[in-house]
Amino acid sequence: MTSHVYPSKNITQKVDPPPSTDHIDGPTHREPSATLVRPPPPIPQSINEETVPLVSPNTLRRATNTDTTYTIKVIFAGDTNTGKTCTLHSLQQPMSHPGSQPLDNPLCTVGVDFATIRRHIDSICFKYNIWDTAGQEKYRAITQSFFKNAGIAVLFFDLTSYASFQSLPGWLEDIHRNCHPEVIILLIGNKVDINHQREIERHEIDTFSQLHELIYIEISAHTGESVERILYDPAEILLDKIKIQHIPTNDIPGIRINEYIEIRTGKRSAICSKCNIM
Ligand SMILES: Nc1nc2c(ncn2[C@@H]2O[C@H](COP(=O)(O)OP(=O)(O)OP(=O)(O)O)[C@@H](O)[C@H]2O)c(=O)[nH]1
Ligand SMILES: [Mg+2]
Repeated sequence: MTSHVYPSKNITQKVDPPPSTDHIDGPTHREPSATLVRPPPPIPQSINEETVPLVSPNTLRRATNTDTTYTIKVIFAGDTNTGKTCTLHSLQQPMSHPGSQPLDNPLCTVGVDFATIRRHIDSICFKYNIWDTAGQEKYRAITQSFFKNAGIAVLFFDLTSYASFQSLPGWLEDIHRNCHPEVIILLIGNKVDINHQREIERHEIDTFSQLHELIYIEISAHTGESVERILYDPAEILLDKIKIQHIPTNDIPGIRINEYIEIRTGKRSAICSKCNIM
């Protein structure tokens, strides 16, 4: 497979990484081979109502200017060909939206891609800064530097490739070496749409995820099945920590609360400025 970031039709411009926030975004420099980045697409008007399988519709609504924003650093990791980039595409253009197509035959990621995705739960705007790292061995040294300070690590394997499952301990080691001990780790078995080609039995996956205390989700980046859980499951965990266990957000790794000053009223409030346009 040729090394490349995305098919050129998907790249409309180069975008810088998000503003530097030492404890969220990790290193600010990027390798020369890692500079092509997909710009965040416009968020469809009704994205929340249409794309959230796990949260009651009552808890979903449009953001208001009093919404709080939690910015979370997310890393995608795992062997090449496990579908990380296709999953990112599926999150950006949910299959439930008219005209959405799976990303067919993307080229291997070079270094790392970056995208920002937003979702709302209750009155919270979750802003996910997602770093989609390359799975090819030759990029391993580069991509590990992006693991630093992640709040959520999403570790992929391909349900139809036993080799990708066997690589998981190595990836977990990288995550534990580079991320905060309390990082939320999701284990993703992708390509459930071709279950008939499955090479790993569910009980083997369950044993592995229980042993390493991982949240396991089976998804299909092509059909969009369960992909939203990658965003909502950890958000629920974070909300539980913050609202129920009353853990201060500052004490949760990889998460940052945005506060802005409302100039017109002079009141200090937490505002998600970008979401106001939704
Ligand atoms: N059937 C099926 N194929 C998929 C799915 N997700 C990805 N693929 C295919 O798997 C191949 C690899 O997908 P990518 O998203 O590029 O994989 P990746 O993990 O980003 O690979 P690297 O960038 O090299 O690390 C492509 O041919 C995709 O079309 C899925 O859910 N179902
Ligand atoms: Mg990729």
